[in-house]
Formats: sequence, C-alpha cells, structure tokens
Amino acid sequence: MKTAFITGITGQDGAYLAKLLVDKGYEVHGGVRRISQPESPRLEALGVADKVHLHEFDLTEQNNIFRTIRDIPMDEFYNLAAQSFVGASWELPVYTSEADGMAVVRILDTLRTLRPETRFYQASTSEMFGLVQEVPQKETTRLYPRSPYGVAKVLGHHMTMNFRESFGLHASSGILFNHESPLRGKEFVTRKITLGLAALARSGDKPVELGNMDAKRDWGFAGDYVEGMWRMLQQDEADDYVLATGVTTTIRDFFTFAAEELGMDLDWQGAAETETATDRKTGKQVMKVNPKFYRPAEVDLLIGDPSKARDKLGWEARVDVRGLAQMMAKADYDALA
Ligand code: NAP
Ligand code: G4F
Repeated sequence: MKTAFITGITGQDGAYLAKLLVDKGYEVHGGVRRISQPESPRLEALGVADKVHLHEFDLTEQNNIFRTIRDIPMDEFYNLAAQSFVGASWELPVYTSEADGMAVVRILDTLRTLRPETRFYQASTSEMFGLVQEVPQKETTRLYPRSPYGVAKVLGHHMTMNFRESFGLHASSGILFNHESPLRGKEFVTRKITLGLAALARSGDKPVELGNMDAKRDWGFAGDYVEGMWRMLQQDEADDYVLATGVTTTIRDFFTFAAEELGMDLDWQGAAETETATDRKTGKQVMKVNPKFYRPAEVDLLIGDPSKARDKLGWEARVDVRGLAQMMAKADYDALA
C-alpha cells in the first residue's frame, strides 16, 4: 500500500485527490490548518472524511513542515495548499508570497534533507502566464504573472524545477488551468455565478454582481484534473505538464450556460459597467456589473495546450465547459430544495 500526504486536503482539489487515492488503495494523510471550525465538508461530501488521516499543518511554519515530513512516512507528497484566491493576493502580497512561494522552498528543502525518495507534486497554475506571451499556452511559454499570487507561484514552480535538476528529486509541476466543481470555493467566479443563479431560480431577487465579464478562461472539471496530478507522479521521470481543455470561454458565456440549465432565457444589454442580463421569462434582472470586483491588473485570456499531457500521460479533460456549468448550477439548485 502506498502512502500519500496532501497539503490543502480540505480544499477543492485536495478532497477530489483524497477520494481518488483512497479509491486506489492508498493510505492518505493530509494537512489541515488549525481553525475554529474543524469540520471538513468537502471530504464529507465525497465520503472520505473518515478514511483519511488529518494532521495539523501550516504552510507558513518551517518547523511544522519539518516535523510533518519527518514523522509521516510518505511515498508521494502533493502540495495543494495555498492562498489560492487571486483577487485577495493584492491585499495579502506578503502572506501570499510566504504561503505560495517560500513554503514551496521550505517543503522541497526538507524533502531533500529527510525524504529525497518521496515523489513531489507542485500545484502550479496558468495564472503564471498572466499577460500571455503565446496562444495557446504550453509548458515552454514565457511566464508573465499579473498578480502577487501569480508571482509567488512562479517562485514555487521554478524552485520545483531547480530541485529536480539540482538534486535529482522526483519533483513535478502541474501547470493547471482553471478547474471547478460543485465543491469550488464560493468566491471564485463560476461558483459565485451558479450559487447566485440557483438562488434567483428559487425565488431570490438579487442579481449576481460581477466584475470583468470579458475575461476568458479555459475551464475544466476538478475531478479530471486530480487524475492528471496522480499520473504525473507515476512516471519514471519527473516533468512539468499543462492540464487544460484547450477551449476558452468568456465569463458571460459561462453565465449563459448556467442560466440555461436553470431554465432562464437571457437578454443581455449594455457594455462594461452598464452591462446587465435579464431573464425574459420572469423579467428579473439576474446580473449587474459592480466595478468593485475589477482587479488592479487582469488576465484577459487563458487557453492551454494539453498535448504533452495527452501524449505522455494519456490524460485528457472529459467534461466540457457547458457540462461543467450545468453540473454546478444543478448541484447548487438542488442543494436549495
Ligand atoms: P482551495 O479550494 O482554495 O484549497 C486550498 C487549500 O489550502 C485549503 O484546504 C486551505 O485550507 C489550504 N491552505 C490555505 N492556506 C494554508 C496555510 N497557510 N497552511 C495550510 N493550508 C492552507 O484551492 P484549490 O482550487 O483546491 O487549488 C489547489 C491548489 O491548486 C492551490 O495551490 C491553487 O493555487 C492551485 N491551482 C488551482 C487551480 C484551480 O483552478 N482550482 C488552478 C491552478 C492551480 P482551508 O480549508 O483551511 O481554507
Ligand atoms: O474565478 P476567478 O477568481 O479565478 P482566477 O483568477 O482565474 O484564479 C483561479 O484560477 C487560477 C488558474 O488560472 C488558479 F491558479 C487560482 O488559484 C484560481 O483557482 O476569476 C476568473 C475571472 C477573472 O478574470 C476575474 O476578473 O473572472 C473574473 N471575474 C469577473 N467577476 C470575477 C468576478 N472573479 C471573481 N472571483 N468574482 C467576480 O465577481
């Protein structure tokens, strides 16, 4: 039986990965921050809360990282924990740099010292491409991060490559494009949309307030992406891989797909700050723009080229963006029954 340690096991990806590894027969350990509400709703939703071993773990504590790696035998280490909300990173640039950048250095250096045979996965991100230098983006595309989050993730990404090249660690970096699910955090735009629309469909009357409607993202389903993480660590040689669908969609189109699933027929009017959407069937306004959700610097377009992952890992995204919007809208609507 293999043993895996997952940082961020209570997050969206951590929960899906824990389920995947439990189903594969792994002994799964995970790190959780000490917080006042110890429940793990995502692990419970996937039926694995009582099948994993949880340990207090904080990315920002060097000795905590050291003791965790020293005390838990582990064949694979998945570093999924992070301050993962781009929008918050401008207000928390120091903390984000510590959690998403320096913590990766500390983990790698501790693994090198105590467990150099452990295979390591780093949660890198398409946000590193930022102001994109090539379309579509692939493993070799030049990085140009546009947020403190993106900058911090570049440090973790390059340090993962460097420890692989310098010390021969089996350290892989997954450059994952946006992936979502019914377990997505409520502050991210897809979940904010499906939660808001579900409430409107259930007799609510507050339009969903959003920022930039023109940004484009390459959205897939989180359940597919954790399978790609696992496949990276099963390769003889560690490497870096883009996981993406290869399709890009505006926020507006994602909103429309989710609204259609809930039986709405949208009339879009205006542009930029005056843009609105109204449901022709009920006459309700369902979307308004609120500039407070604009970002100081935006990533306008992300579209990934997943051909390396397809060719070398045999991985591909199975859920398309319309199917994803429908899945999330239905889950949020049903939860309000
Ligand atoms: P998520 O749902 O926000 O989960 C992040 C996890 O990190 C949570 O469990 C959180 O704990 C934990 N965490 C935050 N700060 C911590 C700290 N100081 N110490 C220990 N744990 C801490 O994010 P996700 O969507 O699953 O993403 C997983 C990883 O992939 C992240 O590193 C993210 O940056 C990266 N990524 C995500 C995407 C995407 O589209 N989802 C794309 C590319 C890369 P709490 O449960 O206590 O909050
Ligand atoms: O859903 P978002 O907050 O995701 P974002 O910034 O792309 O980051 C996510 O994906 C990254 C991978 O590329 C991950 F690394 C990261 O951890 C996270 O999972 O925003 C998506 C887009 C942005 O362009 C944003 O400006 O949606 C736009 N947007 C428009 N209105 C909004 C809103 N975003 C949010 N969160 N809330 C809004 O009201």
